[in-house]
Amino acid sequence: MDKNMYILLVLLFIIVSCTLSEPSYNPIDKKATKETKQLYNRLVAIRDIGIMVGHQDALAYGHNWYKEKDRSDVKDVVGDYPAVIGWELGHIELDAEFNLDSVYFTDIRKYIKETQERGGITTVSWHGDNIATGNTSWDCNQDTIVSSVLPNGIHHNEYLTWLNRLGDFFLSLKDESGNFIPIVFRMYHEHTGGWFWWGNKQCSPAEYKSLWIMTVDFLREKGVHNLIYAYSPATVKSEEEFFKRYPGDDYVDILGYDCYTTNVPSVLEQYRKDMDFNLSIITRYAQKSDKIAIIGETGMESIPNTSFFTDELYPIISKYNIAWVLFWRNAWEVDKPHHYYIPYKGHKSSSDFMKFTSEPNILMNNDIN
Ligand code: BMA
Repeated sequence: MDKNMYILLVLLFIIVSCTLSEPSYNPIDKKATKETKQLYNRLVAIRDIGIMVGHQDALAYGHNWYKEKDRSDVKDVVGDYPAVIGWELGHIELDAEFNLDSVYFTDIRKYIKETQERGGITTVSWHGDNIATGNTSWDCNQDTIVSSVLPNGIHHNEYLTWLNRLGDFFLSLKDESGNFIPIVFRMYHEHTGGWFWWGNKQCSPAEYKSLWIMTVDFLREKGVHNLIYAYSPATVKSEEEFFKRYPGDDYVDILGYDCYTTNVPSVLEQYRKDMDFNLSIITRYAQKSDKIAIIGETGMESIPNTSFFTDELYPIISKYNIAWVLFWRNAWEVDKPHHYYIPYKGHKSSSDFMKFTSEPNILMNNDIN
């Protein structure tokens, strides 16, 4: 079937799904706004049809450029925006003007609104600092940070001021009519690894779950009801490992995982296995519990493999029902010239990326509108 015909069918399906008088799927937040429920149901509808392409920080900068109106490396290559755009909130907790990658929060707010108006979807991550040392989220020299921010911990009250600032940001996301813009919050991610202060070497499963539940409860009590919550560990080796720190069905809407590769054959081989294994866990669970599966982060830095998208990624992901695959950022910083996961215009893998995005089940922004 040609892509236009496929997309027409997709659109019809989505229109029918979205005009059902009562959305059939409910996000975990019983007080979720109407728009948040609609987004959740839209994700379910899209998930059953294709996989949206996501890119972190897509609108703010790209390889060798920073803040150019209406630009995106993805759009430079394929002529359309990614359907899903990821943002990073690290340093919102400090009341900073810009995030840890130098993107102004006022700009992020503007980009989220633009995305909403374009019919795209927003997801955010949060690399919040280590509250005890003031260092980054990667500071893992202590294994008491999580317990210290929980109720009765020495940093609990201060941590609530951080959550409060996070909540203020979510409540500042409004559309033209004054409605809250619904977004997906992928928090405390990659926690099955030991590289963030909330990682598996830094806290017990019970502490991790309490951190998650405390955060969701705090935001709800603050009146934040425009969030869909995504749980996204690093790849796991067993189902037991995936669920060991899972805070429960009442606290998670979306299940995902983060997984990267390089072009070294043995690493690629492991990537194929990890992707298959983790995809089978999340899609099976999502199916039986009315939740949604995604790939939270993936990619091959610098994409030296010119058939990565079509020969490696596509055959694996297209076997599964997932709503999106998000590629990590194309860094703008001059000291990170190799840190990019989507080919920029003229890159040797750009034709492969174009081929990938023209597959009928791979969806860009125009394909979902
Ligand atoms: C990492 C890298 C860092 C960045 C961080 C948060 O994977 O891209 O350069 O600061 O994510 O976006």
